[in-house]
Amino acid sequence: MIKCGTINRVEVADFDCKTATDSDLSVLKSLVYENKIAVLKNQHLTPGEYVEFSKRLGTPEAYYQPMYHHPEEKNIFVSSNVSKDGKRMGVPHTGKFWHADYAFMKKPFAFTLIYPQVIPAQSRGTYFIDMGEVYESLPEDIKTKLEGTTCKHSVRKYFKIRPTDVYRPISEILREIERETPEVTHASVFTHPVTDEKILYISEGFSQQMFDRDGNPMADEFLEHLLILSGQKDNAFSSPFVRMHQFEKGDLLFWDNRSLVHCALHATVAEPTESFRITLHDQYDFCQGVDELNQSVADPVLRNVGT
Ligand code: 7UC
Ligand code: FE
Repeated sequence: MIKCGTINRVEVADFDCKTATDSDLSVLKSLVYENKIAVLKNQHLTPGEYVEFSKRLGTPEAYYQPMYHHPEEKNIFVSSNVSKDGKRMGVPHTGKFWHADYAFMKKPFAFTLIYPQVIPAQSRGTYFIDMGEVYESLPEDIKTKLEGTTCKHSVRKYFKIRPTDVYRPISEILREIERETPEVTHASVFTHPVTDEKILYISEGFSQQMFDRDGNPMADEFLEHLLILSGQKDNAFSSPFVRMHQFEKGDLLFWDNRSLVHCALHATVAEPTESFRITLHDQYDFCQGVDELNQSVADPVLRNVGT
């Protein structure tokens, strides 16, 4: 295993998902908790093998909208703009905004796996920001102001119109989004259950509104200021907090979705690209108190249309 210095990334050159032992997997998971991202090089997995491997790392959860599902493996979320024999799968242009996967849900994921299948020549990568590192860097007065605060998260800003939505009134679709994925509340700062690190849990994509410790709405400028400090408002991706992983064919990326926010690299030209994602829960609560904050929020309604 090769450690890649300060970029919070471990490159694992001699790991074979198919022959890894239980103890290899527990070392790998510890590396991810500690270093945030591991890159397994030169993997050759069928969709079925990929899902099997993921089940040894955690508990996969299929995305709530079937239009993202791989036709044979619903636990694989397909981001793709590729057509084969006039047929396409998954959804194009996913995740091109700063977010943590499922932050708009009651139980966000512990881990994300990305296994690119078709890698574009130019825009081949994902940006990351470590929100633990961001929290650590905040001035004391801001850390104090954050104590006991919460933030509401919603998918509405980046909800993708489905093929079945064509010709439907937008008001009806908007009502449906609010009913199926009502906003959820998370602590603005929580302690990572494994590393004990404090994480500033906000994102440009999903965070809507912060509330102070008494439940009163806070000024929008505060959330905006935190997003600016974290580097998520920097369209040039030049903040020192921003890191990029460039994909090579065979890479399987495995990251800590509690502490990292990520953003798919923006393509400047239209190029074929396809990537298979699996998201996992681990044996810990996402963070302490996560259930209490959302007791009154109904579970998401899963629909079987829209594929
Ligand atoms: O199409 C997308 O960018 C999917 C996004 C709204 N959600 C990804 C997730 O897991 O939170
Ligand atoms: Fe994502």
